[in-house]
Amino acid sequence: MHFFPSAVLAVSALVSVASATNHSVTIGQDSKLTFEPNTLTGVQSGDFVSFKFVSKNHTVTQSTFAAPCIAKDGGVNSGYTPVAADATAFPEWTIQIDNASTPLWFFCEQGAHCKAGMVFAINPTADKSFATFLATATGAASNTTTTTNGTTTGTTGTGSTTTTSDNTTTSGTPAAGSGALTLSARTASSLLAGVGIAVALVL
Ligand SMILES: *[C@@H]1O[C@H](CO)[C@@H](O)[C@H](O)[C@H]1NC(C)=O
Ligand SMILES: *[C@@H]1O[C@H](CO)[C@@H](O)[C@H](O)[C@H]1NC(C)=O
Ligand SMILES: *[C@@H]1O[C@H](CO)[C@@H](O)[C@H](O)[C@H]1NC(C)=O
Ligand SMILES: *[C@@H]1O[C@H](CO)[C@@H](O)[C@H](O)[C@H]1NC(C)=O
Ligand SMILES: *[C@@H]1O[C@H](CO)[C@@H](O)[C@H](O)[C@H]1NC(C)=O
Ligand SMILES: *[C@@H]1O[C@H](CO)[C@@H](O)[C@H](O)[C@H]1NC(C)=O
Ligand SMILES: [Cu+2]
Repeated sequence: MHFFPSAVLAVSALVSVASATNHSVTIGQDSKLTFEPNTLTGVQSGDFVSFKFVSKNHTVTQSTFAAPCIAKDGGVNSGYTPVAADATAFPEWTIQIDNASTPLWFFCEQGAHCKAGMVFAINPTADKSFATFLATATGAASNTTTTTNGTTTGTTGTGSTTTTSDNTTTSGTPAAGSGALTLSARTASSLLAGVGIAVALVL
């Protein structure tokens, strides 16, 4: 038997070994303040979502439907991920979805990007639609700030995103059936209590 960090074992215990799908999201294409696509639907438990940062200095920060531009307590956060204008390799940050029944909401923490509509959702519903989430982000940012007194953006639940000197991204997301093994090969992974999302940052 091989030895893995306990966090990895926890991930493998929670995640189905059935074929996981990779979903790719590009952040900052053509230097725009965008997640492309800005919505993923049909994401299954165990799937991976990889965010590739291609310009500027953005974040992927988990929020809530009610307060799109406020970091969720205990949520996941890529942290600021700057990309040089002349970069030829692009950072990727990957999360694994444990419970696809719950819609997940994200924004970019940088400056006024969220208010400019830089938001992203996984499995929104008819009740909690992306359109409403986006409208809240762009139109009611001051309202959310007021109702969540004292909450500052920038608090994150991550704490374990680690950069690596290895700049390859090829070990990326695992093939079907080997999720835990491939995650353990990454330099940074953790299971975040309460949100059930495993994260890994690969530079
Ligand atoms: C990225 O943005 C953050 C927050 O504004 C800032 O603190 C950091 O210095 C920026 N990094 C670079 C390399 O510009
Ligand atoms: C998954 O999320 C749904 C909706 O939030 C919840 O009802 C269910 O208990 C969760 N399942 C697990 C295994 O956590
Ligand atoms: C703040 O909320 C009120 C009522 O919920 C709404 O009428 C108003 O348009 C919101 N402000 C902004 C800037 O969207
Ligand atoms: C902020 O909100 C919390 C809970 O929502 C409340 O307990 C606290 O008193 C509020 N603080 C201020 C300064 O309004
Ligand atoms: C990693 O980056 C260094 C310097 O930027 C480069 O020389 C090297 O070829 C890169 N390695 C890989 C595997 O991309
Ligand atoms: C997921 O992406 C990685 C590379 O990032 C690839 O090696 C792997 O085969 C992909 N898995 C599936 C099921 O497409
Ligand atoms: Cu941004």
